[in-house]
Amino acid sequence: MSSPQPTPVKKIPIHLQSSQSRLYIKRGQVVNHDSTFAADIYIEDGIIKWVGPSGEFVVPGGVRVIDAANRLILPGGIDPHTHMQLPFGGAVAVDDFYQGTKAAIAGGTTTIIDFVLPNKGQSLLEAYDQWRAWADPKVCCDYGLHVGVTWWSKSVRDEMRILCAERGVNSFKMFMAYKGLYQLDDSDLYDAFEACRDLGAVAQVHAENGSIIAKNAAKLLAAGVNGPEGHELSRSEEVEAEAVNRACIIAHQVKVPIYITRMTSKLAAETVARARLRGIIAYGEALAGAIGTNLHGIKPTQAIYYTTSPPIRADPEAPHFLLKTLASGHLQTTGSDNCTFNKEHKELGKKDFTKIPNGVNGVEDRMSVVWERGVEARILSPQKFVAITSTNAAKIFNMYPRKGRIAVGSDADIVVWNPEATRVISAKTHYQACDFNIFEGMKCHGVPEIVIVRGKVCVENGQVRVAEGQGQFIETPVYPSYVYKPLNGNSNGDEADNEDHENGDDKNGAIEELEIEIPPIEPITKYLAGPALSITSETKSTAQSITGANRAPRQDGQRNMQDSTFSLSEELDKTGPRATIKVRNPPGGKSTGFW
Ligand code: URQ
Ligand code: ZN
Repeated sequence: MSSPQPTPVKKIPIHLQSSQSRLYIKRGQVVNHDSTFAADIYIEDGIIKWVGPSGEFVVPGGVRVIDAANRLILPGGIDPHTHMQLPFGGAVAVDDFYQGTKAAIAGGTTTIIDFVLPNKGQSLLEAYDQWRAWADPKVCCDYGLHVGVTWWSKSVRDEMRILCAERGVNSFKMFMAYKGLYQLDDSDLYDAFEACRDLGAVAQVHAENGSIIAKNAAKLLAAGVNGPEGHELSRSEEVEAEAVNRACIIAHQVKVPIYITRMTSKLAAETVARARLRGIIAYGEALAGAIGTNLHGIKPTQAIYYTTSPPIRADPEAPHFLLKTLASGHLQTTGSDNCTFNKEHKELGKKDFTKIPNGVNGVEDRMSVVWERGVEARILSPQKFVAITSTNAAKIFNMYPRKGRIAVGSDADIVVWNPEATRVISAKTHYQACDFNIFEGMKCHGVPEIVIVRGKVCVENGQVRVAEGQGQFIETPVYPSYVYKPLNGNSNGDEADNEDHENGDDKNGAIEELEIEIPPIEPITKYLAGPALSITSETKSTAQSITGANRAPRQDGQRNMQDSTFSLSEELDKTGPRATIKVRNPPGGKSTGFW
C-alpha cells in the first residue's frame, strides 16, 4: 500500500519570523532538572548560544537585554498530553491549535505533544495527515504527535512502522477504556505493545478497565443513577489501578517500556511505583487537574463540568500522594490532558452521564498549579519541578536536550519565572477558549513573567503576543535512550538525577527509602456516603442496592467474596489504620530492570 506523501516541512513565512533574533538575559538563576546556578544567557536565531557568568560575555550592539534579577530561568514547559480541537462525545474540543497553544504559552508551556486519534477502522496515516493539517497552520508553539492505536490489524502494524520511519512519531497510545470506541482487548494490547518494541517506540495506555466501566454504567443507569455522580461511581480508583497493573504486566511480558497517561488516584500511582520497584520499565504521568483540585466538596451541580477519564477523585489526599510519588521519582511527568468543552456541551449528559463529553482544561495552568501544590508546599524542589513539567517528558519522548534544558545548543524555549508573584486562576481571565476552569479561584505562587518561544518573546508585561502558525512540528526519533537503555539493563544515562538525588539538591523530593502507604482501597460505597457527591438518599439506597453495600455479612460472619463491595482493603482496615511498606531502592539507585 503506497503511503501518501509525507507532509512537507513547513517554512516559516517571513512575516512570522521574529524581528528580534538576538536576546541577552542577565542576572537570572537558571534551574535545570539537575542543577541550579546564576548565569547570563545569549540567544540568537532561536537557539541558546552562550550560558555563563554575568560580565563575561560582551553583548553585541542592537541586542535586546532582559534583566532577570531575582527571577528563576526555567526551561519552557512541555505538556505531553493535549487534545486540541478533538472531535469527541458529539462535540469538538473548543481549544483549537491556535487558542490552546496561545494559552499554553501564557502559562509557561512552550511545547505540547498532542494525540492523533483515528476512528476504529480508519487509516492511522490518514488521521495523522488530518491532525497535521489542523495543527500546522495554527500552532503558536512547537508540537509533537502521539498516535492512538484504536483498532488492530496487520495494516495498523504496517502504518505504525511508516509513522516511525517517515512521520517523526515515536509513541503510540492504546486505550483500555472507551469500549466500542477506542478500547483494545488484552490480545490486541499485547500485539500493539510488541509492535512498539519492534519499532523502538514508547507504548502508552489510557489505563481504565473499560469493560467493568460499561457494566457499572449500565447498572447505574438502569437503576436511575444518571447524574454526573454516576461517572466516578462507574470507574472508581480500583478500576483505574487494575488497568494500570495489567498494562505493566503485559508490557513486562512483551519487554516494552510502558507509559501510563494522566493518572488521578493514589492507587494507580502506587501501582506504578510497585511495578517500578519490581523492575518493570514503567513511567507515569499525573494529571495536572488531579494535582490542583479534587471533587471533595464540589457541589453536584458543578461536578458535570469536571468530568474527565479517569475521573478527578473525591479523595482529598490524592493530590498530595501524586506529588509525593512525583517527588520520589516513581512518577515522571505532569500532563494536562487538555480537552475542553463548554458548559453547554457538558450538559449534553445532564440526564445520562455516559453522554458527557470527557475532558477538562489544564494546558494554561499546569505549571502554576504544580508550583503551588508542589514547590510552595515544600514537596518538590525547583529542580524536581523542572523535571516533571519539562525535562522528563523531553527525555521520554526523545526531544532532549533540544527541549527541556537551558544549555548551549538547546532551543531558546525559556521562562522567566517569578516564584514570589501570585495569580488567581479564573475562566474570566484565562486565555483558553472554554467557559469553565476546574481551578477557578485558585491562588497560585509562581508566575511566568516572560515566556520565550524559540527565541521570540511571546509573554511580557502581562501581554501575550503570538502569531498563528509560528510553531513547528517536532519530529521525535525512535529508541529514546531514557526508556530503552533501562530495558536492556543499562542505566538510562540519568546519573545526574542520581547525583541530584545523592547531593541532596532535591531535599524536598527524592528520598532513598520510598515509603508507600497502602491506602485502604475504598469500595464504591465510600462515595455514596461521602459529602463529595452529596448523594441524595434515594440515589444512595439505589446505588447501595446495586453495589450491595448494605448487604449484611453472611451468617458465619465471613464477608461474601462475591459481594461486589467486598474489598480486600476492608480486611486491611481491620488490621490497622494504614498498612505501609518501606521499600529501599536497590544499592546503586533505582532498579534498572531484570529481564
Ligand atoms: O481520554 C482521553 O484522553 C481523551 C478522550 C480526553 N478526555 C478525557 O477525559 N481524558
Ligand atoms: Zn487524553
